[in-house]
Amino acid sequence: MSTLIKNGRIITAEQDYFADIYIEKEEITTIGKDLKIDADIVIDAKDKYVIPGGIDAHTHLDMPFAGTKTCDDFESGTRAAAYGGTTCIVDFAIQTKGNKMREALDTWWAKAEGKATTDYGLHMIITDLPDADIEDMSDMVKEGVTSFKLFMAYPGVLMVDDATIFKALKHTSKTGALVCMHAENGDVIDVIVQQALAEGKTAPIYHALTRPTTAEAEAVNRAIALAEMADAPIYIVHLSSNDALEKVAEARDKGLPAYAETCPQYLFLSIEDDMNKPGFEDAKVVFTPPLREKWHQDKLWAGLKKNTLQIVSTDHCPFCFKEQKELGIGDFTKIPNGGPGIEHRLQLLFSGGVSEGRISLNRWIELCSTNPAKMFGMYPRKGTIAIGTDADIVIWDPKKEYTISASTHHMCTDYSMFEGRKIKGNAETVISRGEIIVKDNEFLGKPGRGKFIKRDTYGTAWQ
Ligand code: DUC
Ligand code: ZN
Ligand code: ZN
Repeated sequence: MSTLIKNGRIITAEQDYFADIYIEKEEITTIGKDLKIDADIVIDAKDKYVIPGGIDAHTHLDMPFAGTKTCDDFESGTRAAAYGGTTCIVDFAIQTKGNKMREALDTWWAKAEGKATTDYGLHMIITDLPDADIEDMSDMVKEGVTSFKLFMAYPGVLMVDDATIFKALKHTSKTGALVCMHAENGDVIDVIVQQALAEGKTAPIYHALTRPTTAEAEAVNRAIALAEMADAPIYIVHLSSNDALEKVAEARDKGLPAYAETCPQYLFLSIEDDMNKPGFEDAKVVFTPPLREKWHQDKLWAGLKKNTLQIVSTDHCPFCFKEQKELGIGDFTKIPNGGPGIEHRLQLLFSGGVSEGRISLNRWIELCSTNPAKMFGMYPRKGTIAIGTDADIVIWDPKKEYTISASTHHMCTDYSMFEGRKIKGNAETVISRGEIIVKDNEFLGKPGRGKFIKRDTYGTAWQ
């Protein structure tokens, strides 16, 4: 199978030029002006952008959480991702207390088997790290699971102590793997939460009001200090506030390998605009860290521009409003934390970022594809357009206008966090390893075609 993409404007993190692309089987084999090569399929990309497929480095498909599980599995989740132009995700396997990482890895491979429609990698969440099991981290690295998430929040469930974090960091310092940190001071938050409940404050908005930005900043600061002592890099996931951002900026100014991502919900939604709705509506935007006051948004955009933040991921953690979010009626602590986002990251960042003059076209690609590939050991196989790389390519129509809505999205949820938002720019054709999987809003990819990506260690692409 061969495909020729003609007349497109190719945009990568570094370049912006007009050329044709020839794909043989799964790879790009030729790039050049006005290519005269016969191909099985010819795509005319005139007036379109030709960009590397998006990489979402933070998703939770088919994940048990708070007595329920996320409603997108690897089939529906990767399909929705592909509709939006994301051709690779990195999902989180969870090692549960008393169980081995290997077991978790097998469980997540089984979840993806026969279902994933795009390529995927896995991070490993560590909830328990006895000294006897620490070498399991090396075993994961050998399997291509080269990043580990640890929680400084959710005491008694997912939270680990500083000693465990430090040991994990010491280990990654040896192997070149990367610790991804959920940075919030869980113990302090728990005290605030219990106090709120005792005062009868049970509505969803109290989820946001009981998780101060200082609790995030303190944990970010501590995580960075622990990483510095362990001589390891650190990656802060779902950074939501200016206070936390300042801690990352400080560390980076000192030359420390501290990195962070933010997510569209923190860039576009806020307590003022999207909470304080009637009834139980606010539960739709209950995730952790929570929404912040609106002024944080500009600071996060500035962080993206200045490279204090390197990546935008979605933290796609979808629960339906009916029956799932509703588990928390009368007690906000029982609302499953998470929101759906896997489908619209490129659109939101293009429409609300590039078109609004907040980031450049190249930076859009860097944040949504190139940097995730570099940070998580997939570059240059993914995250760019070059000869010899995977043909994960999106033909992007910068003029396509539409409105985000749960009635048309492809995620499992019965609501959208961005309902009614007008977007300009959308994925028209999506190619994954040389195969067209979305064309003109029709999904053509077969479940199970997506491959597990054995990832390299983080440092490889940055050196
Ligand atoms: N952290 C995540 O990254 N996802 C869902 C819930 C959480 O706390
Ligand atoms: Zn988290
Ligand atoms: Zn998450």
